[in-house]
Amino acid sequence: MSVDRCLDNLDEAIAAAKSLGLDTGAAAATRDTARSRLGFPSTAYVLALAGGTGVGKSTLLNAIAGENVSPAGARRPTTADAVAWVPSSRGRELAGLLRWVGITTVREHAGGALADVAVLDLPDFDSIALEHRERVDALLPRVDAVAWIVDPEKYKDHVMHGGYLTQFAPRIRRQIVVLNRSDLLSPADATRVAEDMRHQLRREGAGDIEVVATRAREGAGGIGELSQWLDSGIEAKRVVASRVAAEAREAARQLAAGAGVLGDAAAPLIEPARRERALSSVSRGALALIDIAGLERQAVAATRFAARRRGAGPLRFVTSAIYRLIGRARAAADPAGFLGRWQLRGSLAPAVEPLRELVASTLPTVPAPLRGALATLSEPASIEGRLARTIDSSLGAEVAGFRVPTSALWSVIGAAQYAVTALLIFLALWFAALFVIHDAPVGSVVLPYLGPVPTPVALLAATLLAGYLLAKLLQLHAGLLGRRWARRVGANVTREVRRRIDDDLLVPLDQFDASRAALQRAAREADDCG
Ligand SMILES: Nc1nc2c(ncn2[C@@H]2O[C@H](COP(=O)(O)OP(=O)(O)OP(=O)(O)O)[C@@H](O)[C@H]2O)c(=O)[nH]1
Ligand SMILES: [Mg+2]
Repeated sequence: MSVDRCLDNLDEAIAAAKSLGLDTGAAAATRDTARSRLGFPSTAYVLALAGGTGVGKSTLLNAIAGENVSPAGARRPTTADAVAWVPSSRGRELAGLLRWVGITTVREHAGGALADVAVLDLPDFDSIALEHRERVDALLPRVDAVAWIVDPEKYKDHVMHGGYLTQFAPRIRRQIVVLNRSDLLSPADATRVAEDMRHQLRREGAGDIEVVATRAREGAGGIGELSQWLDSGIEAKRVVASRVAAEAREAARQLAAGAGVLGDAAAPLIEPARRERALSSVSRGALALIDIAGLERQAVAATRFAARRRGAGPLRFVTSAIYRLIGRARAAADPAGFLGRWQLRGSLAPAVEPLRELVASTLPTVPAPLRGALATLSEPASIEGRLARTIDSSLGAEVAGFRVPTSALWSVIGAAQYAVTALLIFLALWFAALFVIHDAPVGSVVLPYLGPVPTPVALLAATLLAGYLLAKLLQLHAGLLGRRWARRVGANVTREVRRRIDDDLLVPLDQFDASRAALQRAAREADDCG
């Protein structure tokens, strides 16, 4: 994978880790350092000679240079500030890079050998002078390659093994361990110590680091193997790129390890079947508060109310006045208002309890750094609040689509009721006339069983019957439409509430899972870096 792709991959890992609430400061610093390094020329790489005091770093540099470029001495510690030994042909080109690395003392050499490497003699990293160690610690993250210098006394040193090697071994591709002052040992012991060092490196997972023995005080003749390694013809560009890639890889892996997703595929935090069960119990609790049966009654009542308005004829003024008077009209026929008041019908706490319990029970399985963020998600108030918003939004969406059914039949019935009323008025006038004019002639109709019945009486009975039948028809028809609508509304609300609870309620958890998966993916991709 290209270096740029590796750094982009690290960006993705950092974003994912950040959304998990992990501390990404170190990874971001690594990325910034890496990008800065790529901004400087890669025609030469920077190699640091690092080690404890008195192991012979300065003497080694002098042996490599073939002249005295960094004073060595018996006084401990000797080197206080890093010294860079650079080919003069690259002096100008590397000035900015060396400044950035933190070097102020630069010695140039004119020889054609080692033209693509700047060698740094560092202060000791185990110094009694604290600022030496600080200087080394500031410098090492910015160099491209390291030669770790040890001597027969210090080759097992903890500062080296537990500290620097553990930290840098996976982050630097080009590195070597140099066993200097090997002339203090017999050749057999020197071989044994070098082999011992190799063993230890393997145990530390850094088995690919080469170990060479040197006798720096003897000059060029004493550093043969190291010179070979330096001259091995590896391209500076590759050294720089592999260093940056290894840093990006390691930073991404560290983040993934912090989230507990390094390695095997990260299973979702909550097992799907348990999640399903908890969510359906939340839905049940929520729907109980929403009261679908109550909603359906309201829907039927609202339909009847609408039907009466159009189909009750003149009589509706009387009935609506009565309903208005006793306040029934609104309360009994307002499905939207009924839904809106769901929160007055009880608490959501019991509904969210199974879900809260479920999230809380997964907490111990989550790596410590992630627990805080997850614990906030499982707070009852937080889940309840989200559930309330989810319900409100699903009800809002449904209410917006409420259309009380209507029918042309109702208008026809209404018109017929007007005719009935007109007929009744006519009959009332007729009866009045009969009272006033005593012996007015009245025809009669012969009805089965009853025999002859006066025409106005028969007409009155027929008209009342027609009015009653029309009212009944209206009521039946409105009831039919109302119930059908109510069932639809009830089903829609149920489905919508369930769907939104399934989709929205656990969004923060899903995002959490998604970030873990993204981080794991990034760490896996990073394996191709460096
Ligand atoms: N016998 C022996 N002595 C060496 C060798 N290399 C260096 N020395 C001596 O070890 C002492 C320390 O050498 P330096 O090169 O100053 O060591 P350094 O690692 O630079 O030490 P600091 O600058 O203090 O970190 C000097 O007296 C050197 O002469 C070697 O290969 N064999
Ligand atoms: Mg020195």
